[in-house]
Amino acid sequence: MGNKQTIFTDEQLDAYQDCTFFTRKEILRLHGRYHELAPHLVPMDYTNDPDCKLPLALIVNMPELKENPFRNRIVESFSEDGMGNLSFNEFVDMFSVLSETAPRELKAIYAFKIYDFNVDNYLCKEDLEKTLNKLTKEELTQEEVDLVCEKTIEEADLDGDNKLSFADFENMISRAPDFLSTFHIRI
Ligand SMILES: [Ca+2]
Ligand SMILES: [Ca+2]
Repeated sequence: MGNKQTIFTDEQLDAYQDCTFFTRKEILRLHGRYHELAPHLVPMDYTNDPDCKLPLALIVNMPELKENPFRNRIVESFSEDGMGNLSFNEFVDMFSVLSETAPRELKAIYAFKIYDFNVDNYLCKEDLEKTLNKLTKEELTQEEVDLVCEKTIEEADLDGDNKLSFADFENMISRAPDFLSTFHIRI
């Protein structure tokens, strides 16, 4: 009596601990959170790596993401199928990168992916416009948005091709750290 059900093997927990910024206890808690999103779909026993994914709509409704203006882009960026369906591993990776212990450089890589709305590996003026509108909750006029985006590109574009590569982006966030501020989530 009172035997606790095995959720992960020791090896699995070691692997999660090595590959994420979470402790074993936090991994188990994350499994609990994932499970409660869809108890009829997510098994308790993960020792044999069940093939299970949860849809974007369930994940973006979590209190940790609900108010985040980039919630859909965040979930899509961690979803291997690009549709926003997340396996438990992808779910853990996402919260690991968002966690306060994740290094700034890692957050920058994902922030770039998230802001790159048309997924061409560059931030162009349209990407920055969408980003800025979300960051400011659409409180700026179109002229103000234009001005900020043009100025941002002008200042950060090191190679003069009028769009921001990842190297340009790193240059930009060193001047405007607010661009990373939505990527700290405590779960
Ligand atoms: Ca782009
Ligand atoms: Ca450039």
